[in-house]
Amino acid sequence: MAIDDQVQTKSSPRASDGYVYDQYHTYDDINSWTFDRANENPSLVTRNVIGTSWEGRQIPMLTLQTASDNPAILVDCGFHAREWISPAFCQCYVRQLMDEYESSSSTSVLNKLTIHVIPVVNVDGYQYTWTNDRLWRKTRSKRAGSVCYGVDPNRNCDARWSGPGSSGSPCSETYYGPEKESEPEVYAVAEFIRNNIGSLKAYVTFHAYGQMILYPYSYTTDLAATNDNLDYYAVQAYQAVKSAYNTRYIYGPGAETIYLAAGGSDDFAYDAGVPLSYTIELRDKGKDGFILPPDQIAPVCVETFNLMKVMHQGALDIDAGIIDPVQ
Ligand code: 0X9
Ligand code: ZN
Repeated sequence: MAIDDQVQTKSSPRASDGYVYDQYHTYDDINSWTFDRANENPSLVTRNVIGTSWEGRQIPMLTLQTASDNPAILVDCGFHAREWISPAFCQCYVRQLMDEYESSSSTSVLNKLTIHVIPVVNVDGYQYTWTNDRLWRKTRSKRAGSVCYGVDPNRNCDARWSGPGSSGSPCSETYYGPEKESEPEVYAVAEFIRNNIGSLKAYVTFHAYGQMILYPYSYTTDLAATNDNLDYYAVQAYQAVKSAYNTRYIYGPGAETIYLAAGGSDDFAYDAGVPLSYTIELRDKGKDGFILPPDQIAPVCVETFNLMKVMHQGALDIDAGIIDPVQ
């Protein structure tokens, strides 16, 4: 073996599929990765495009499904461009789900649950963090009347849009946009949720950083009607994410746990009728912040897969009527 290969293997182990999961990847890499996963196991994985970004990029989604009448969950990553650990997690999450199914199809959660994964929602912003500004957060839309680019996609949803914790100034990092769902990336996610509301039992959206499990509401300090449900699975998720490496998260309603902020996708999904809805703020707590070293991708994958197992079970419980869904 050549010395270069050894170095490569040591610093960046390749998974069985040849992809390097413990490095960050460009949009183009991630997009081709979606084609590769669907081609690898076409009877399990389907690639769909849920929409096209402002700059014309496809927003791909992978659906892992074994029966069309199973209940479903939606997992998305990369709402905010600079939060690179989020798309990295969505990819290793899919890899692990596929590995588990391929090694033991009868025991896989995929026999009971359909899992939709959008690895990068804000595709233009994400690409921009690779080429121009590592700390870019928003979309890359540009409208007449302002010199500034971008809308905060997590202030652009139809959830008390333009309310507290969001800004009407186009140059603000929390600009809510010219109208609700003005951003094609946000509209694509919202349409998917509306069009699949009958099957969707849980929505989990991955952000960074802060190590938090947040549930509705963030647009008001009022508690959600099913607060006890939301809190029940948040506690389980907190224990699960801690179990691997003792990583400490905090949990609670968004408005009191992080801040009041209207227009978020978690509140939108919940009010649209998805009974379990969570925003997860991944590692860390601020030491490296958005610039999380790639050597933390692997442990984040392990501990966060544990968290997702709780979400899988929550979705199945709700579907079975064990815990009452939204009234
Ligand atoms: O402010 C946000 O959008 C999220 N934090 S981040 O640092 N990743 O930007 C928190 C979102 C919590 N949920 C809602 N505000 N709806
Ligand atoms: Zn974020």
